[in-house]
Amino acid sequence: MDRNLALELVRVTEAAALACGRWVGKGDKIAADAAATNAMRRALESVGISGTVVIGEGEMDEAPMLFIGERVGKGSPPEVDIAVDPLEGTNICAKGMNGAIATIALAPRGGFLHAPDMYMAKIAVGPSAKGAIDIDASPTENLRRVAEAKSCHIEDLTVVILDRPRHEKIVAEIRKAGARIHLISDGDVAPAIAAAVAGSGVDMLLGIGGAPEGVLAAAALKCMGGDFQGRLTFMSKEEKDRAQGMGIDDFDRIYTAEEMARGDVFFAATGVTNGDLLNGVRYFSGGAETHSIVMRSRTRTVRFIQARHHFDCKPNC
Ligand code: VTB
Repeated sequence: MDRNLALELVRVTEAAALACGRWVGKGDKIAADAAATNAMRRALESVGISGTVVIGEGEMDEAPMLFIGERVGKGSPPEVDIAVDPLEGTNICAKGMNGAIATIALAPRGGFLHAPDMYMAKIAVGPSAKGAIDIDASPTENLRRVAEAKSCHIEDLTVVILDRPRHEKIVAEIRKAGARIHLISDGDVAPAIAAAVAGSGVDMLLGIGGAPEGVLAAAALKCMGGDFQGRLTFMSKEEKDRAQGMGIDDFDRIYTAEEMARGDVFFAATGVTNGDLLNGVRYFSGGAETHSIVMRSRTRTVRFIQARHHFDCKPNC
């Protein structure tokens, strides 16, 4: 796969972030998401791929664009699968809070787990703790192992968790074990990635979030040499039937990053609002600045790109 695709992808997430960046704090998450999705769809038209959306905005009948199965790109080789979340953290963006991103990942055809739109239990750490995590072990045991791998104390570790009643027990256990916690209102992709960025202040992501978001996090962590484990969490028999319809037979299976994102994987994300991983969009007279991360699993090069965009030179912005 052409390595220049990485830069093409960052243009796509920049376009999405610049579009929904206008909606930060406006209290309208639907309009923010639509703006990001529209801009991402448009930007993808000029990328030299034959892409199929496998993680997207929903099924064909529920999403006007970037729906599952939609063909994107110029139509030239390579044949690839695309996972997108044009605005990860719609509520965060609508409220002007921290941690919203625009994100995309690309894999060779068949590379991504076709994760149904349901919950997934997740644990993510960076390369320095690779091999130390076990989703079946208790939070205390995982913290102990990660602290050992990172040659630090449990008290030095920061765990990011979605602030939800379903996490009360693990939050209590982590507090008892002594680690620091950063509770977030939404958006668990960016903190999973931040766990793999030295100096981000995040050591681990833990808890139950969306399965499609799990695929995006897994793609990024694979590119960074981090570690990720996920297991689908079914809330009803209907969800199990839906998963089965998507080819998932083993309901207890633990997926690794490699199993969720196979082959030569590319990942890009741009900050919409400030977060542990990326700065948000900042506007100035006639333009805006964006902050992105882009990477590729084959070479594991991780690039942070700060870009200044001048709207008078870009008629579509
Ligand atoms: C999860 C998480 C996402 O929404 O899907 C969450 O993975 C929804 O969880 O990052 P609830 O059903 O408990 O609200 C996000 O936070 C996206 O906003």
